[in-house]
Amino acid sequence: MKDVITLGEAMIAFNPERTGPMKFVNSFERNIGGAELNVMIGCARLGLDTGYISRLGHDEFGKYILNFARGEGIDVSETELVDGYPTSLNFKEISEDGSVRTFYYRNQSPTLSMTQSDLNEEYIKQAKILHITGIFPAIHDQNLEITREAIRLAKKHDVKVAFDPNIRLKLWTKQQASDIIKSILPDVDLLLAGDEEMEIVLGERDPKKVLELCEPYGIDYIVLKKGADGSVGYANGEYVEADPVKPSKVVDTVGAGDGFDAGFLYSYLHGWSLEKSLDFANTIGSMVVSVKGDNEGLPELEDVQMKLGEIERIER
Ligand code: KDG
Repeated sequence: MKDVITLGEAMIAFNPERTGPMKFVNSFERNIGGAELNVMIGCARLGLDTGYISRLGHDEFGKYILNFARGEGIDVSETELVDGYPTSLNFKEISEDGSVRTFYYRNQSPTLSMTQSDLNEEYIKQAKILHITGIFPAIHDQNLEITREAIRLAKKHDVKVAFDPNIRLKLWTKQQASDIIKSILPDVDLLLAGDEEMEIVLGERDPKKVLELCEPYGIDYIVLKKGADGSVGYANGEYVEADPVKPSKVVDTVGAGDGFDAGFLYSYLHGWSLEKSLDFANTIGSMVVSVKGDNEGLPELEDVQMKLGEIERIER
C-alpha cells in the first residue's frame, strides 16, 4: 500500500549559476523540477511510501528524471518514457533576494501522450492519498480530463484527495484557473493552497473569509500557506495560526510550497495535531528556500527533527 501517489509533469530545471537577468547568465546547473514530483521527493525523504504517475520523453533527460525518482525511492511503475515528445524544460532566473522567474519549454509535454484509460485503478485504489496540483490540469484539456478521472477513481475507493492549486499563470488565465479549481474543490479532502492563490480562485485571501467561502465545498482540512508570514490551518472545527519559521538564508524560493505540502501530508498520515503539522510543514518550507534548486533542499526526517531541536546529531 502506498502512502501518497501523484499525477504530474516533471521537467529538467536549469538553475542559473549566478543571480540576475537570465540573458546575462552563461551557465546553468541541470537539475529536476515539477511540483508534483517535488512533493513525492519530499515525502520519500521523510520516509513515506510514494508513487509517481507520469510520462517523460524517451530521451536522455527523461531517463535521468526517471532514474533520479527511482533513486529517491519513489515507485515509478506508472511512469513511462514515450517517443515523439521531448522531456519538458524550465530555465530559472534568480534574483538577489531569492525570488524567481521561470521560462518554460513544455508545449509538447510528454503527458499529452496520456489518456484517462492509462490510469491504473488498482494503483490508485491502494494509496492512502492522491495528491493533485493545478499544474497538470492546466497543461491541456486532456490533462484536465485525466485529473478528473484520477480524482473519480480516488473517491470511488475512499482514497483521500489532497490538492494544491499551484497556479501557474503562464499556463492558464486567472479566470480559467478559478473556474476549474472551483470545479475540483468539492472532491478535495485536504486543500494546501497559497493565500494569494485563493485570492485568484475565490477573490479573498483573508483566512477567515477563505474558510467561509470554502464552506460549501465540505473540505476537511484547509491550509493556507502565507509564505514568509507562516500558515493557517482549519480542521475539525479547530483554527490554528502558525508563526513563520525563519530560514537561515533565502537563496531560491521555488519548491518551498511543495516542501510544505510534503511535511503536511506526512503529519496528516501520522495523525498529528494541526499546530504540530503546520509547524513541521513550515519548517520544511524554510529549509527548502535556503538551498538552490526545486527539490535539493527537501530534508530527510532527521534533518527536520534536528532543526526543530527534537534530536541532536553528532557531526564528527
Ligand atoms: O513548485 C515548484 C515547481 O513550480 C517547479 O518545480 C516547476 O512544476 C514546475 C512548474 O510548473 O513551475
